[in-house]
Formats: sequence, C-alpha cells, structure tokens
Amino acid sequence: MSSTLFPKVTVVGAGFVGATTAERIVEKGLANVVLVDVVEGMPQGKALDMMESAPIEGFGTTIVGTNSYEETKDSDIVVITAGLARKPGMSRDDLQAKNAEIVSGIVKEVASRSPKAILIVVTNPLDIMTYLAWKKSGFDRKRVIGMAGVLDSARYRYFLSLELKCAPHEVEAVVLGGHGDLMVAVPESSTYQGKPVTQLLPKEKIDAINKRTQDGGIEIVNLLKTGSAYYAPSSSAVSMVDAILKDSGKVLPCCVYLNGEYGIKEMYCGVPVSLGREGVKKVVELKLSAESQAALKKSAEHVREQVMKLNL
Ligand code: TXD
Repeated sequence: MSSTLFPKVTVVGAGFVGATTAERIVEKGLANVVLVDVVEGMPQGKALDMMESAPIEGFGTTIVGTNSYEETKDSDIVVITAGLARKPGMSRDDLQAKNAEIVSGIVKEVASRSPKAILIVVTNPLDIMTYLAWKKSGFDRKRVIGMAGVLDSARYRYFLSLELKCAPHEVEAVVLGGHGDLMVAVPESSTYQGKPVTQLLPKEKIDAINKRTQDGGIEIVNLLKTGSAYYAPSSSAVSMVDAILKDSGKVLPCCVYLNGEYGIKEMYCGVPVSLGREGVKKVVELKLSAESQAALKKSAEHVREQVMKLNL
C-alpha cells in the first residue's frame, strides 16, 4: 500500500515511551507517524533509524522526526508522551507542575493544527494531565482519552497468570480508577477460562497481587533507577491507537471524562470504554461490588483534589 493511504499519528515526546510507541505503530503498519521532541536532532535520528529497519521489517508506513509542529497537521490521533518521568522516591503527583506546563504547551500546538484529532495522553500524573489536555484543547470529551487502565490491567493479568500458571493473555482482568496508589483492581470482574479469579485463588493471594499491581510502576522504576517503564506502556497506548483507527469498538479500560457514570461527575477516571473512530463510543458500566465501587469513588476524589490544584 502507498504510504499516503495510511492514517496519520503524531507522537509527541521521543523518549522511551514515545519512541517505542512510534516504533510499534509503524512496525504494525497502523499509520504514518510524526515524532516530535524538543531535543534537536533526536527525533530525526530515531525516525531515520526506524526507517532504515523498514526493508528488514517490511513495513510500508513511514516515520519522520521533527522539532516543529508543522508536519503534524491533520493528524488522526496525537499521542502525548512528553514530560518528565519518575525517579526513585518520586510520586506521580510530584511531576504535576512541570508536566502541566509541558502538556498545556503541546496541546495548544496540536489542537489548532489537528482540530479533528483524538488525543491520547500518556504523560503523568495521568488523570490530571488528561483533564488538562481536555480543558486546553476545547475538544469534545469523547476525543480526549488517557492511557493507564490498559497498562495497569496488563500488569494485573500478568501477575495473576503467574499464580494461575497459565499464559498472560488467557487472563481477562480490569483495573479501574486513577493511575496511582488508589487504582482499583477488580477481582470479581477478572476471569480465567470464564471463572472469576475470586473462585480460583485465595483472598490473601489476590490481595497480594492487587498490591503488586498498584506498585507495578514503582517496581520497575526501582529496578531501572534512571527511568520508568516503557515496553508495556507503549503496547498499551498502541492497543488504543489500533482500536480507534480500526473502529473496532474494542472495550479497554481508559481514563475518560465521566458525567454521572459510575456515580462520578465531571471528572476524568479510569473505566472500561468501547473505542472507535470517534474516540469513546460508549462507557461500559460493570456491576461492581460495594467494596470496588467505594474504592473507585475514593480514587476519583483523589484525582479531583489534584485537578483543583491546577486552578484551571
Ligand atoms: O501509564 C502511563 N500513563 C505511563 C506514563 C507509563 C509510563 C510512563 N508514563 C509517563 O510518560 C512518564 O511518567 C512521563 O511523564 C511520560 C514519558 O515517559 P518516558 O519514559 O518516555 O520519559 P522520557 O524518556 O524522559 O521522555 C520524555 C521526552 C523527552 O525526550 C523530552 O525531551 C520530551 O519528552 N519533552 C518534550 N517533547 C516535546 N515538547 C516538549 N515541550 C517536551 N518536554 C520534554
């Protein structure tokens, strides 16, 4: 297929998450990519390096690297990964002020050039940056979505599979709420071979897995010491890009604006949604236990408190 027939995805931030996201998108042949970063030469170098793998990998999509926004015009999707990442001892909320400045500037640049795009926010603190991107873009709430739930659920699925002694993809699982210490793993909606994991594993095991999932990001930060996770985060972002571009309607847990769903009003929070070309097609309301529902509300309230600090 000629490369002009592919959709266009801009990835802002050519660091670990951004570059890996860009690589996965072009290698899968999903879209042509524009990779933007403030560091001179770096996105250009990474893009050229990826294009030189095209003859070997056999993809027909293209990637260009740039320090300006001109090339991003009329993107179908913009994935925002720019910002600072956590270092050991830092919480996601510590990143807030600096990343708010970065994300606001980027949204201003991309929203005017790609007014019909869907924004996928990846930068931490995730729920707050997604709210900020929605406010600053002026876009419909369906078109501004945060990536966290797919990653948190993938971690949960992997950890459950270790206990269940099965392949990770055989476990279906959901993690809801904000992307932070108050995220809510929902064992009653997580299944292996159709059975809820609550029937397959003892409560202490499930509680320990929930805790490891909540600490999934910091476990990697502590091992890497100089950065945070990017392989699973980029897979997660690309699964959202895939569902949107293919208009698949796939249900994925994403950070979206809620207006009464799950009893949460006028706030961004992680819940399962069906994704397609218009962005969020539908919020899927799961039947939660009283415990999970209360934990979800608590998590959303924490996001609200942090959002208030932005003084928007
Ligand atoms: O689940 C999730 N949502 C997350 C979020 C999972 C993993 C990482 N998460 C967050 O993504 C992380 O806490 C950071 O806030 C972002 C990016 O993480 P990454 O690991 O990719 O950080 P890097 O490697 O430091 O890359 C950030 C890049 C770097 O190249 C900077 O030069 C660039 O962002 N940057 C900018 N690019 C464009 N425009 C501006 N203003 C800018 N400022 C920095």
